[in-house]
Amino acid sequence: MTNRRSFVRAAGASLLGATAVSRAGAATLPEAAVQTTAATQPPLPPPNGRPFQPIVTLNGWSLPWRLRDGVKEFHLVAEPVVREIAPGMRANLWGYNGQSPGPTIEAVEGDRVRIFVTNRLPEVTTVHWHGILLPSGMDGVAGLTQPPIPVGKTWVYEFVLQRSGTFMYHPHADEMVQMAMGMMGLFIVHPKDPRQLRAERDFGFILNAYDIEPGSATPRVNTMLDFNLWTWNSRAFPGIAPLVARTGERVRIRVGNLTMTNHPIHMHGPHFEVVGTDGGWVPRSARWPEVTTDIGVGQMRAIEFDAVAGDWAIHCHKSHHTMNAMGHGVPTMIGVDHRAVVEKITRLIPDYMVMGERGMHEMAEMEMPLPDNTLPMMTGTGPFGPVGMGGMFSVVKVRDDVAPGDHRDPGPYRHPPGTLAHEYTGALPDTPRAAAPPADAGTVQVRKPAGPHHH
Ligand SMILES: [Cu+2]
Repeated sequence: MTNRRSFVRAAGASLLGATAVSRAGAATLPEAAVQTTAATQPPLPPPNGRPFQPIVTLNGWSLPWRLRDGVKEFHLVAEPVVREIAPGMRANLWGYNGQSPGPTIEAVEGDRVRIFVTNRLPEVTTVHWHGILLPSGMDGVAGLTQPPIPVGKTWVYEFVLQRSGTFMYHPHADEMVQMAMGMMGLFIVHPKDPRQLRAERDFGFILNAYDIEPGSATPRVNTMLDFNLWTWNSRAFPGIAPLVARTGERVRIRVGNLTMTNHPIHMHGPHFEVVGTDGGWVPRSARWPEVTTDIGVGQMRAIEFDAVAGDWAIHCHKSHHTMNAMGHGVPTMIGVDHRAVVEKITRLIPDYMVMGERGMHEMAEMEMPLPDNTLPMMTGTGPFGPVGMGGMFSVVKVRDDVAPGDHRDPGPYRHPPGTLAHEYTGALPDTPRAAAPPADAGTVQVRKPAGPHHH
């Protein structure tokens, strides 16, 4: 994991500065750091101010600040970005400081923050600080608490962080379009006492979704529910980084939902506790154990568990959310013997694709030609073959020998002897079963498959 974070001075502080910045007497804008990669960046330890344990933003990064007279100054730049959704697919999104989602903002309970927002979008915007207690006038709702930030202008938000927890930021101006284009970020407020709520690993990501026609790169912004790319921090499996930990470590995962539907996030392996919600931390006595926590639209959840060695899947349990763009018009073909029909169709359409008559796993194994700039529907390869997953899926990788603070992918898990499922090789019973498809079902020769995904 290389740190390719580049600090680029905001294009001409004087150009954007004094005239547009109305408050706080800032003569110059803080640097607006830019991120050029979708790789997970190492946590950013605080160089000044109150100490805290920084989080790891999956496939993301945290925004550096400037400490000025005791105030933490951040600079967000709202702008069009190109985001790699997974290797092989890039999307034209809107985001902040070079990526979507924008950088994670991290500060400490009691901090006064001053956040400069420069609008380099082709239209107006605002920033709403989702879940944070602040004066009404800093809430960022266009028309209600402020006029929208005009194109090319910089506005300032300033408030004191009153309560620690997991929060988000996103526009509240033309928000359906701007969130469909990827404008969002995490806002983490750490507790004043770093010994409180200690976890050795602290991960964060936002659930988001896009509707990008296979072969194109720009989301359809008027889609209400029928999204086709289900992502964590604008990444789809196998583009989502693993969550790496050492056996026995306390691990926290913070998840915020800015899609248009709920996501039951399910983790295999150790049971977890829901330790944080939208309003902050759940008292110890009120925490409940789970293996799946449903995260509603606009909600945040923090979960914690003690890491157990293994490769543990973590994913949304809506199974169509662990797939990438696919044809919604594909009928269920399981159990359908359509050889006679296929014969007739192939006379008309030689490339006719037979799909799914014995389930869809074969889709995960096929090397299908795809239109440019899209992802296979189900993909990713593990040590035992195709994983057959896409979308909202990753792996919690826990090892005995991972060094503290090391977030590099440790590779596949080595299962201790006697702990791995395997084929039964003894005698098989002679029990009658319902007929399986005949072994010679492939008498019809169809080219399988040629041409793009059905869509
Ligand atoms: Cu989901």
